[in-house]
Amino acid sequence: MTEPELAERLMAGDTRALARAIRMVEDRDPAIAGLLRRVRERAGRARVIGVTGPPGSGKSTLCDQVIHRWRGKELQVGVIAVDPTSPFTGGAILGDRVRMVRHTLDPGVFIRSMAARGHLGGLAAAARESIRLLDASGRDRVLLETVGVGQSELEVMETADTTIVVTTPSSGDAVQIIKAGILEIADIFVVNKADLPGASKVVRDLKELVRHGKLRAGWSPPVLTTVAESGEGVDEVVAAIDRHGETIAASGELERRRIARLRAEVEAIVVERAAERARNALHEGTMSRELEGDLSRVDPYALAERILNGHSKEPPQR
Ligand SMILES: Nc1nc2c(ncn2[C@@H]2O[C@H](COP(=O)(O)OP(=O)(O)OP(=O)(O)O)[C@@H](O)[C@H]2O)c(=O)[nH]1
Ligand SMILES: [Mg+2]
Repeated sequence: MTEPELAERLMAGDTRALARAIRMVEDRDPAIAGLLRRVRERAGRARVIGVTGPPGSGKSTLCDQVIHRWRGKELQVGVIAVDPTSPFTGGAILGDRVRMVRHTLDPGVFIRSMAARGHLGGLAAAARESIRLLDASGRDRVLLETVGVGQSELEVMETADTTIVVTTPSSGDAVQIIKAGILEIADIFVVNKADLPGASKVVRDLKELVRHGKLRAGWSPPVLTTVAESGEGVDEVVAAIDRHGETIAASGELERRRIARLRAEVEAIVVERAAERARNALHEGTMSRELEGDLSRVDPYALAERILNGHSKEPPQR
């Protein structure tokens, strides 16, 4: 299939074309840049919802319930589950940790699991590009599930329009949330497993935190409770997602977040390209021979400048 054909099919909503394009993103296929350019004008309509929180807090179970409700409204859904533990999955196999299997036979739901390791260009970049492809293929909602632990997950979350932080009575110690740095990025708090004792205390603590926190764009993050396993409270979560979407669209915050995202995207591309250029120059180009001369005369900063300015002789590009 040629690149224009692939782009056409993807924009027509063809699931196999979408799967193939996302595989190109994961493989860091150089042709992905051209494909993204072709589908660019079709993207920008999907709402991206990030779901993060401690391991086992019920993120996937909650996503499954939210998807169920969106499908009831005939919305097309895409899901990217960033799996920090599994090795590269190839996107096809869903781990046991992704509890959305009942939707896997529904063509209106496209689910991919993405491994956190092995992404040279950065997990955030891969997630961002996959989101754009899902968007261009006509998905109305894109869910992005990550375990809220490391910096790379935080970066991933910055690609969302609305971020949901899921906690539980056991993991929900408010201090943990502050430590993980996810208090600032939360647009909606969900205390899941409300069937377990201690939920109301966690709700109180979170509300207290919200009260003392800074409001982002006139939005005070609601603190909701759910029992994701039974679906209790999930309607309220779906309503809060809509309400947040409308609020940030009206206040200009959505536009601001999208500009910030574009800025991060350009930066990531520069970093990836510069690293590749440096590798070529230092390992294969004439510069690599220079390095083997008198070591005391090598000025690393000067060499780096020359590489960044394109003054190093590089081997021909692929
Ligand atoms: N008691 C109770 N258990 C729940 C609830 N929601 C989910 N669980 C259970 O909690 C466990 C973890 O649920 P997941 O949805 O896989 O949690 P997760 O946050 O996606 O987990 P990771 O992706 O591994 O971080 C499962 O055994 C669920 O059945 C709930 O509301 N109450
Ligand atoms: Mg999960």
